[in-house]
Amino acid sequence: MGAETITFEGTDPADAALTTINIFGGDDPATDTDGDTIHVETLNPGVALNIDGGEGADFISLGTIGMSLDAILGSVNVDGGNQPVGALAAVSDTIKGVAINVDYESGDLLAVNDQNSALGGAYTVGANSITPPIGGTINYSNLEALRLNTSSTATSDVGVTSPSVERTEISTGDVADMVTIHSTVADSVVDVTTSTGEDMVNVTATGDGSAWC
Ligand SMILES: [Ca+2]
Ligand SMILES: [Ca+2]
Ligand SMILES: [Ca+2]
Repeated sequence: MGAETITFEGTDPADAALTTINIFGGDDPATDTDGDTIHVETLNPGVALNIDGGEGADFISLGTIGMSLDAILGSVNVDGGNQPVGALAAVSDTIKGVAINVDYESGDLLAVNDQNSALGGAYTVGANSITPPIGGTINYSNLEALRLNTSSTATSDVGVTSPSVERTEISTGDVADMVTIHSTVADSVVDVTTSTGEDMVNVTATGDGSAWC
């Protein structure tokens, strides 16, 4: 009960019988409305990890202490669950001299941390999934925000197709990176930070009332 912090360091690779792991931040029936913090550092191949944040605004992060996905090789399913009703956050920026301010519903946040991976490559952000260059697919639902930090030392090629969250933050770090926003959902915000290098950002389409910066 309460605001738990759960760190999942991994399991023994010799334990081949362990194929499914469930982490639940809430209780049943749902009376625990505190937000939880859940960190996942490693996951063996062939293991499915199911994370359910339950009630409250939860923070879930994937990646080693050294900030890479290289050791998350199984599949991860993240369900943010419910979030406090009516909680809003705002993003403000200035784009080509035009100030923008956007309110969005805050709540459950999934952070995917691969910034110190030396690998880079293709990352795909879809309506309910993130596919990194190596390892298993990350499926998500009932989140309000996504944060994807791709390799900052190798070229990242990020494709974004209608992530089903209020806010998506993508940071590709140094060296030359490419980000293509194929589409966004209505009333959402997509933030892209490409840092140094000869970066390219393509925007094909955005949903009604949405913004990208
Ligand atoms: Ca939640
Ligand atoms: Ca939620
Ligand atoms: Ca860059």
